[in-house]
Amino acid sequence: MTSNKKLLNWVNEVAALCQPDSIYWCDGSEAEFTKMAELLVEKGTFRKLNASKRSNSYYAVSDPDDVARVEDRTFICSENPEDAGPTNNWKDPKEMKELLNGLFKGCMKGRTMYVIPFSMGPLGSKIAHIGVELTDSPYVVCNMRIMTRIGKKVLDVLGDGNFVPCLHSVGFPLADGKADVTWPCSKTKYIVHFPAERSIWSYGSGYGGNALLGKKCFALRIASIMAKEEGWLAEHMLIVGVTNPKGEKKYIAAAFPSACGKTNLAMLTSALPGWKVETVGDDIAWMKFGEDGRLYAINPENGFFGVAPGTSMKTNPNAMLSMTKNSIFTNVALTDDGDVWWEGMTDEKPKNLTSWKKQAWTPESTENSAHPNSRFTTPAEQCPVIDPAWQDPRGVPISAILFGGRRSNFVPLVYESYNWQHGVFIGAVVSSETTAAAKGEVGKLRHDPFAMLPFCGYNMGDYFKHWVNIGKNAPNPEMLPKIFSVNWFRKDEEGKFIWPGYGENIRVLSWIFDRLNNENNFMTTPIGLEPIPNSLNIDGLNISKENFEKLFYIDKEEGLKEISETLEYFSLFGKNIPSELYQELEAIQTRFETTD
Ligand code: SAT
Ligand code: MN
Repeated sequence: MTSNKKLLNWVNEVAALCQPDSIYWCDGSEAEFTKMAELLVEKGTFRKLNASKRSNSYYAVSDPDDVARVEDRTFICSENPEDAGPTNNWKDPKEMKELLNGLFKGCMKGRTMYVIPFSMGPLGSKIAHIGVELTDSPYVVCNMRIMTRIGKKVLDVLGDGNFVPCLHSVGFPLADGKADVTWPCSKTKYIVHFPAERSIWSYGSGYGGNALLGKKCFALRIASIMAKEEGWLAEHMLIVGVTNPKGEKKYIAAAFPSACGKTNLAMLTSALPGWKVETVGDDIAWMKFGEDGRLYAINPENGFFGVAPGTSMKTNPNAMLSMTKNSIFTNVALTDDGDVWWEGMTDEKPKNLTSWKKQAWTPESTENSAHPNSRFTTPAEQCPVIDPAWQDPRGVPISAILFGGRRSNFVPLVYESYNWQHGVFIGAVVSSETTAAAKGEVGKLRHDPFAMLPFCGYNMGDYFKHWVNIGKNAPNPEMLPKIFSVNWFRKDEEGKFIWPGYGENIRVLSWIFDRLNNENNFMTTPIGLEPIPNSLNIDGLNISKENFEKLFYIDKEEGLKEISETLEYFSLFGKNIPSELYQELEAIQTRFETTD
């Protein structure tokens, strides 16, 4: 299938280490997917859903201990610990290799090792990159076929070229006649990145980002390292095309921490007539400069791996319509007629379900029927509002970058940065209040710079510097995207959200759109450029003038408090924080002190 020496040698080396019974090269065909899915049905991992409800779709539940990314088991093994930085776990690469060699030895006994050549991004795009995942999990193969472009066509493009080696094992060998289970995994888990060799080793988990190595491991952690070295950007951002009533179109990228409505924004149904939003990507953006000096973005993925609970025909009809066929559902609940359900899908709860824990469930049950991190895996091309250019190998030109978080106070509904460097500052200070969706205290403010906290493959201080440098070295600074901050989550004194959100967020996008056309619809404030009165359309919204003003009110006391808190946060990164961010902080302080 290939004559790529590096690949052939690596496959042989891994086979010698992991000792699978056989090796299978994935061709990426439909027939192969069907065969693999049938195998999983036979093993009891998959259950085929009722085809009259959802055709060619499958249902799986995981081991209850293997349900999400394991950040405390995720490592960046750079030569120098400082290169991993204070926000990543680090271990000496040699020690880690030794440890992993021990764990991987014989770990695929009794299993098949699948070779999955995959492209992150449209095949042959200059912005795309190729990886190869070796895995002993057919569940991973099926998911990778939806989430990335896989198979023979990728080997053809790869030729003798370079690729990112991604080794994965569920860590459950079937030695000496040991019986298999429906969700093999190990209590011992390691998700390891080796920056020097740009490789990934993942052991012990079969779930999501731990196992689908193209996603967070490659497209963010390893790619962020490549991007820094090569002068581009690998970001945790959605990409949308926005068209105004005149038919003018602009592309926007946006970074949000989890539980801030990222997937909903990516597939937004406009509440304003004449406006349209189309999806290029919902999670990751790779951006490189084009010959015209603009930043062009691709979505390196091929599908959506979305959180199911809370997704409904009301909150995100386009996501619901995307997953009516050819999809995989993991850790949601199963209905009596062989379809899926999760909390929030419908107002009325089904009378009987089988929960993700394989237990009988009724509306009286005290536990949720679906796991809060249960997921759908669905092809992006099935999204009714997929952008016509989503597979364009040139990418789409980005006009604006948005940073958002969940903030009940201080951060206005929308404001624009004074310039690129100030925009980098805005990205660096993104913080978000924790929700019930994640473990830990609810409502606690947590820093998540650029929404990249668990996904930056190197020192976050150096990452900020890289962003500053992208601005300084831009081929044409005039062509750089404008940078904005948005916050849909400001609350009034009674603790109620002031802004309606969802489809109404188009109103904010439309103000941003006007700014991109250089409309003079802004006023300066200490923290940035805010809409002037009446420039943000709230016609027909049930929101008082008084409350609307509250969405933009900047309290000086709170501002000064944010500044001292930010200083403290920056000190965590020591000398790695670029001086430019301190300059921005000082500039804000000065603007606060000279305004009343
Ligand atoms: O499990 S994934 O990392 O793919 C999804 C997520 O955590 O955002
Ligand atoms: Mn994500």
